Amino acid sequence: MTEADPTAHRQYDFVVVSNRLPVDSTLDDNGEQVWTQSPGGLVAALEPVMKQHDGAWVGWPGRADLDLEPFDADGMRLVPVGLSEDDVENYYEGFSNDTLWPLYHDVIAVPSFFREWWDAYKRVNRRFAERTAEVAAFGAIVWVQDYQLQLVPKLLRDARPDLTIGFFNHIPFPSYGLFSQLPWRTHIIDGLLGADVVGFQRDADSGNFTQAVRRLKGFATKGQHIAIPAVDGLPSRTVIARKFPISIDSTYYRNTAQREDVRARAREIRADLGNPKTIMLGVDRLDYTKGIRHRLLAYGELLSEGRIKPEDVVLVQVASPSRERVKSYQDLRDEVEVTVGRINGDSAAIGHQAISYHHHSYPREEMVALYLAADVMLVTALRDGMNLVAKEYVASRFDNDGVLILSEFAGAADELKRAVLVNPHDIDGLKDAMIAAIDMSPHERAQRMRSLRRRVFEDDVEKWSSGFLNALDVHSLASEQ
Ligand code: GDG
Repeated sequence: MTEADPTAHRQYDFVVVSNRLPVDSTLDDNGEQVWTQSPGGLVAALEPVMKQHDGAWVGWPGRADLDLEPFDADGMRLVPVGLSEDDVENYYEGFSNDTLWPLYHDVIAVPSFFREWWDAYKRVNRRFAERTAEVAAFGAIVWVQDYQLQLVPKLLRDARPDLTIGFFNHIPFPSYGLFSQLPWRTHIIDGLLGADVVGFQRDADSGNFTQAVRRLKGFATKGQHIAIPAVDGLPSRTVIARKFPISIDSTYYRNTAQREDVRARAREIRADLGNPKTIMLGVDRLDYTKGIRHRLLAYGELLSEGRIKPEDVVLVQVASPSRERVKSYQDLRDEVEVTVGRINGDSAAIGHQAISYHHHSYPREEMVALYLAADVMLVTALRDGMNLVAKEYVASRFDNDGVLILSEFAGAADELKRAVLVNPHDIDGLKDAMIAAIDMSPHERAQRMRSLRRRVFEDDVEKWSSGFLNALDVHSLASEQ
């Protein structure tokens, strides 16, 4: 980028704001910076909308101390927000991942409340809002993503009342009893109420949010509508809070699964595992919310009780590395890996591993091959906003086979009702569900899978993004009248 770049000060009618840009900055073997597209579902969901609306994306490029000018990639304008090492430690790893994340996931891990972290959260949210205000055209639509940026809607509205602002929370919103522990709870609510539409994954999340609004602000709420009274010369307005369950690009998963090379790879995976009768699969970021320990406990007990044999059943667990500098994640990794080692030591037979464990990330095609190879998919989250893995598994099973075991505490359980639903805290129940899945008749498997697939193809990610943007549009038209 040179100073003469004519696009340097352009403004955009549609701006997405998320903690991370949809590309990762990495260093190649020569120490040169290269950009790779991050494979996340959000990029797939928003890329078409970005292209259609001539959009810009504001976010952190993923490495500390990078000071970059805006640039174009894949037809999108990317607007980097720089974070110092201190910001990464206090705003991202601290307040976002060690305060909000555990608090919003039902305190599965104990949240830490540190005032320095909160100060960093405020500071970085302000920087995101300032950057966004610079690149948003008059009357633009701005869509802010996720819990790291909950103060941005209000900061933006204060600076730019002309904007239409949406916010989507990808993780659960906790019950008032938990949320009220947060020393800065009212600031968070004020921040979110800066948006015109606040979106959540489930009804339960938007219900928790509106309850917090009533308790902390005393504002009247009716269904999805929150009435914000006139204040300081600003007119009264209405905020909409409702669910918009996120989904996946279902067609991509079906098409990839149907590719001959991917199907061949699925057969190869089965052969490499020793052609067991049943392959069970878990795919998760290595995160304490995902219920990996509960899954291993149940599986280990089934083996030690002789209800399953390592010659017949193998569990493949992909645990992709996540938040590796946060202590609770380091502890989880140690615990999971000791447990895997113990189960394999106790139960594996020569040539038949009980658990095939992988602590790394795979390309998307390999994930689809794994989904195709898996007879039983285990999604045992203790709390999860949605869980896209469950939907990806279903979309990949064009053969109408395979059984999904799904935690009732994942948002996906609201839609995927024909999965085998489990309470992952109930280890005996989880064990029985695993046995039921292994023994399920081909007829029942096909019946359930057909119904799950209908749901995942009806409600794909296009429906999610267009549903949210329509709600924003309708809202802004209503406010103009
Ligand atoms: C948050 C909320 C909500 C995983 N390992 C690999 C890999 N993945 C991909 C999966 C899936 C994604 O990562 C994980 O999405 P989840 O929804 O399961 O979970 P979170 O990362 O916790 O996401 C969650 C989501 O936001 C969206 O709103 O559903 O509740 O917590 O797409 O396939 N992808 C590749 N290699 C891997 O090794 N390529």
